[in-house]
Amino acid sequence: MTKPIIYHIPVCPFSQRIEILLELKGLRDAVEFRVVDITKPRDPELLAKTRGTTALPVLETEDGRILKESLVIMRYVEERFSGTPVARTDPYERAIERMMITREGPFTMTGYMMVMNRDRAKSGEFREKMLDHYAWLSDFLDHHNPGGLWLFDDFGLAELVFTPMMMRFWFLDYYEGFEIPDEPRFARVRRWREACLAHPSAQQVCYDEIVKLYYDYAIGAGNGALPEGRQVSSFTFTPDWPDRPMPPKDKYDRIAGDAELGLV
Ligand SMILES: N[C@@H](CCC(=O)N[C@@H](CS)C(=O)NCC(=O)O)C(=O)O
Repeated sequence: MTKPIIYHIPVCPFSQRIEILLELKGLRDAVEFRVVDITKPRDPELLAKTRGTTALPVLETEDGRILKESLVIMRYVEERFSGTPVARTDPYERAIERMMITREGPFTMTGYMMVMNRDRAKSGEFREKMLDHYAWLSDFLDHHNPGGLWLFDDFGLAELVFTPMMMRFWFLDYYEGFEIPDEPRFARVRRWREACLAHPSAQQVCYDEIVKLYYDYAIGAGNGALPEGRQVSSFTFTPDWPDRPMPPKDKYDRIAGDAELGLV
């Protein structure tokens, strides 16, 4: 093996973080990406390497050692390879960056719980929680870089951690009609989000792809699991997402069948 291998799911936000990092460092070819189909049983050889865990991305070093967790893999890539540094180099600024990144777990969890929720009565509660996260981010950005756009002077580590998640949250726009309100307390995060989504290093996925692939999440079935009455997961590679129609939005009322979703 001449370079590290990253086992990944192309639409996975955690894998996209590493793709963006490599892009920003100008090192896209420093690792080999190997695609895993989560709708199929996991290859026993890969399962043995990961000692039974199935979450991706996973990095295998040239000598067969295994690293898991996107934030850990990102740090390994940043520390091991030269190329443009993406994390801040000043210790105080790096600490600020990490403070912002501590919010990524709860932010991710809220967005995924919101899209998977099928109880209409709970949707307002999730909306409020999501807005709390955006208000926190808005305040944090404005406090540390008043009047600016990014957390510091450019799209950096904090941006690359949050951007793939904000892209997945297109599923909230589509299935939940969720938008960040045009109010002063969200002004900064709205500008920041827009700039993050448009950044050239982060164009590995697009809106329609997320909305189509994550249909099953919207009706409560995550990680390639098959929803009731269905034979094919919305995460399938065939038919490929561009050949499928946009899914119905009525997630609280019913589960669409394979044919309606263009899966057969
Ligand atoms: N905390 C992990 C989360 C990884 C994760 O949840 N990956 C999902 C895909 S987006 C996955 O591999 N799901 C399939 C599975 O867990 O079997 C990270 O940051 O790497």
